[in-house]
Amino acid sequence: MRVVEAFRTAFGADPATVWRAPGRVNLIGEHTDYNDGFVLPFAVPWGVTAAVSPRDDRTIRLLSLQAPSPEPVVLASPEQAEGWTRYVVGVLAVLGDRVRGADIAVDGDVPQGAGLSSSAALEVSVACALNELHGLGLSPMEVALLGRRAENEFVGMPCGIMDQAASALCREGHALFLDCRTLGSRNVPLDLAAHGLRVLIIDTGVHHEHAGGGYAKRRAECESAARTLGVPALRDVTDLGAALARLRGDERRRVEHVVTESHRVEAVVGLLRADRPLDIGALLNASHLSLRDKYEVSSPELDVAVEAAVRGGARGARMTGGGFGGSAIALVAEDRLNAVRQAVTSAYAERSWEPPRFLPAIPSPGAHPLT
Ligand code: GAF
Repeated sequence: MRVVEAFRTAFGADPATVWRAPGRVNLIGEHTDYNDGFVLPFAVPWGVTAAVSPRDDRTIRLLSLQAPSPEPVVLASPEQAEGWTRYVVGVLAVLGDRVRGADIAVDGDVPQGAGLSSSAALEVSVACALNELHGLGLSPMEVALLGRRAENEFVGMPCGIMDQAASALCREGHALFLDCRTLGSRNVPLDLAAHGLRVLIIDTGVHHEHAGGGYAKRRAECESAARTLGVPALRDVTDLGAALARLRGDERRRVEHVVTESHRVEAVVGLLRADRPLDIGALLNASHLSLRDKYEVSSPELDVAVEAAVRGGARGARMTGGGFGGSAIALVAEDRLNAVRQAVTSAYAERSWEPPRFLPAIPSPGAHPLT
């Protein structure tokens, strides 16, 4: 394994453990996690492999095979972390006195900027390794919560729990139906191939940075709307009509999206359990329209990808992840894959946009040790 070789070269010994954690796509349930709603992500085949050894002092030595420099970054304290190292150091910082320093080498293959949660894969792979090495006894959900805290408190991105939970808990051939309030979850079988179906990722190539901007703003709007409605979270809106009558403008639209999106997740889970994956397409389309018009987190590149995919014969399509760029997914019958790819490529060419990248989304295993 090349990350083990790099570890050995940089640090002069074998790593004590090696963990792999994946990125994710979200089948449906967008911007519902921080409103205590439902989500339905699945792990993708790409992820981060972390080779880790504990240290007796507080020094942190970090090496990434994707970093421009082959030299490890050496940090005497967490405050010195910058760039990608914040996601790793954040995990160590949140663990506090439960750990000391560490030597860590990481190797990632999640397509960058595609919105497939490379940061959650990084946090979860390192957290799993430290959990094992220090005998912390954390469950996969506790590992996910640790990763989220690292991102919220150390990196400053106010994300929900979906991405870290997907990375820690997903199972091969399944999607993860997660209740973001109770944190109860079920692995729902997603055997698309048995129905001649594929989920195609369309990476728009337009990269977003939603740490400071639109994402935090949407979250604040939801929290403000919940306060106006006198509920702990938008999950608690039971009468949507009555709630909308009490709201105006942006907050009204945000609430409409969040409440209907959570219902769509439950509807998709019902159809998957009834072995009717062909029928989820209309719900994927409705999700996209709601994200575009009510939540306003889509982008022209995502909208064109979704429209062209459906025109090209996809059963349904939607943006996936936080939005403002990144990727869309399309549910496509195997015999329509070429037509869909062609339709999207032509739509981009007509607008003189860079061609999008197509990737197959195969429901893959969650975090696991490689040693
Ligand atoms: C990003 C966040 F990290 C998730 O927590 C989630 O809110 C998602 O956007 C939107 O559904 O991936």
